Amino acid sequence: DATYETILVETRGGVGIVTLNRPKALNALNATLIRELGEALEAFEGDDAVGAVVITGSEKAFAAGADITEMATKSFTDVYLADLGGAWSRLLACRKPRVAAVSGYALGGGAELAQMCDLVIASETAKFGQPEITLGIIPGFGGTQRLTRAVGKAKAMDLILTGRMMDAQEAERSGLVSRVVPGEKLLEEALAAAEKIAGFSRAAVLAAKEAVEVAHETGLSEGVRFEKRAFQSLFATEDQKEGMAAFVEKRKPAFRNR
Ligand code: CO8
Repeated sequence: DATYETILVETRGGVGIVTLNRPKALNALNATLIRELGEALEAFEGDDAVGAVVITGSEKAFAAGADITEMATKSFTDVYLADLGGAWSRLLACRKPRVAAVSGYALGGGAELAQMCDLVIASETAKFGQPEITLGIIPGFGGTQRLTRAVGKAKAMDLILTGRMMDAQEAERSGLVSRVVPGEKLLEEALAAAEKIAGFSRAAVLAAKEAVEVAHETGLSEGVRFEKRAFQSLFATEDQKEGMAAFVEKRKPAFRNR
């Protein structure tokens, strides 16, 4: 495996694992970390053995936001010409499902990273917030858009305008978090979910994810039309034949990604 400065990367079974690793800065997302995360995700995307990815941090912090020390003295032209925030497009371009395993602080860009994942599994200690307003800025990695779609306008306005944090229970109630689990089970649950996803037909998994994403981006009738065509197209796969034959024959399917 490649070595990185700010993240740890490993593969377990069909799952790629990225652990954010800047403990002294509570995993603050500096330019190096965002670039390395993109590289790691691209490597997993190109690795046929990997079917899903888990992104996690430490017990104390998933990530406490973009690195404030790195941004503090920058001018508009600095951030505009460097396209600050643009580097996330590499992560977003990766189609394999991402599971965020969140413990501790997920603030600012850290909350936005969780929002860029497909499943968010949180430990009971997780805290989510968009405190950018307290720094004289606003969320810049999609928070005003993805958070609003996830939790609705009322809760998004509350979080983004006051900068307050919400705990794991409130985050789950609001629809930002898929499941809340005890801290000691966090990685186990996230890995089990990712391993399960990795064991299904990859074409079906990618199509399912793409179709759910379309729900965020289009109207209902267009989304339903997209889903129907994607659904029909999966009948062109061998995995569909295998999945249904296995059910009829009362055995486990062996998907071959064909
Ligand atoms: N950036 C840089 N360093 C950080 C960050 C951060 N976001 N968060 C924590 N650290 C550092 C602290 O400075 C401290 O370093 P040191 O030991 O050298 O003083 C170390 O991590 C430990 O932190 P604390 O001592 O503060 O730990 P506490 O347990 O007392 O507090 C908190 C934990 C509450 C999480 C606190 O650290 C905090 O409030 N952090 C900042 C949270 C924040 O405001 N995040 C939003 C950042 S802005 C952002 O994410 C914008 C994203 C979009 C930008 C897009 C631009 C286009």
